[in-house]
Amino acid sequence: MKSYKVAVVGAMGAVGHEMIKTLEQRNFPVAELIPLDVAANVGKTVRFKNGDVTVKEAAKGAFVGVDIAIFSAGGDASAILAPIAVAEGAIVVDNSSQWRMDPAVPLVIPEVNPQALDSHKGIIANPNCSTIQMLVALKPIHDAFKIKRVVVSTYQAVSGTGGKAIKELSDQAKAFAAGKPIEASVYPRQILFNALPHIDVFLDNGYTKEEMKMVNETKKILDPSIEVSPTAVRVAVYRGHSESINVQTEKPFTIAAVRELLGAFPGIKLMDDPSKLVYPTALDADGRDETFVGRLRADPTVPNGLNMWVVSDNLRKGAALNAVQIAETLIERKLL
Ligand code: 3JN
Repeated sequence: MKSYKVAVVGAMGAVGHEMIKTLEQRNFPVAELIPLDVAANVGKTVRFKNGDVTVKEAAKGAFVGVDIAIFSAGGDASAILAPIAVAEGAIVVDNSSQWRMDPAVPLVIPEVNPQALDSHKGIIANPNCSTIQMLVALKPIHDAFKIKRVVVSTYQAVSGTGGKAIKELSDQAKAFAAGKPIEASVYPRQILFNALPHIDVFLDNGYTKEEMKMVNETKKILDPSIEVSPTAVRVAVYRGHSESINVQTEKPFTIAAVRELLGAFPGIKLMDDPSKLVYPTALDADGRDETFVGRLRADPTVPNGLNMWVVSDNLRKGAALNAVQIAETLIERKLL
């Protein structure tokens, strides 16, 4: 089997770390791993397959000979480095929002729209974590019953912000336990024991950028006719985003039919038996690859209404796993 030179850009970040772990766990055919990061991290090492690999600088020249470069280094770095990586011969899978809405860039969830990869021109975008888990759950419902409108509220873990936010939550917990004052710097308010209806920056329309990512990415990936009404909330959870999703379809459905479709869809695990207290939580999803769906029930207040609760590990399916699955799908489709 062919194996590939794989660069991970942003290797020292929370998602970069997860990407390297995911490449190893899924036995992706890596001939050589090239961890890249900012100059300040050059010389540090990452663990890969029982060895230490030295981090090099993410800069011009670093992508010569690289087959595929998986980026999680933020939009500014992607804006500059992704075109350089492509010019140097690599295919780029980018986890930032920098390229997602570019009409020339496929925005891909392998279980949902793998065919979009076929027209790639070097850069492929990984969707936002909240979009990915929502669309994995919506795809089989849309195919069968045509979704018109979605109302979604998210409950997002601090790891979505990165390592500094993980530390802020644990520092606040330690300060609380020690009876010391709680300090906030990453988030504008205390996150411990709290829920902040604010993810990414506020826009002129009153929504946050995170919320508008869910609107626009859903239209690009699944169907431009689907209307999405989102509220994105940060909660004091380390890992795993949860979503309360209300769906209205064009065609009538039964809950039994929805349950069967979701249960058969790749990447979904149903956890739905309230009589036995079976429903997914963020802790159930921690470190797991599946998108978990529970609390399936009809919404009797609208025609063809459905409510569900969808949970997934934001660093896995929401970021690293989806990016690695894109690379695997490129191989399957003979594009890599
Ligand atoms: O906050 C979360 O839970 C997810 C965060 C995603 C994120 C954070 C900073 C910048 C993104 C993203 O993936 O959309 C970006 C960005 O690239 O815009």
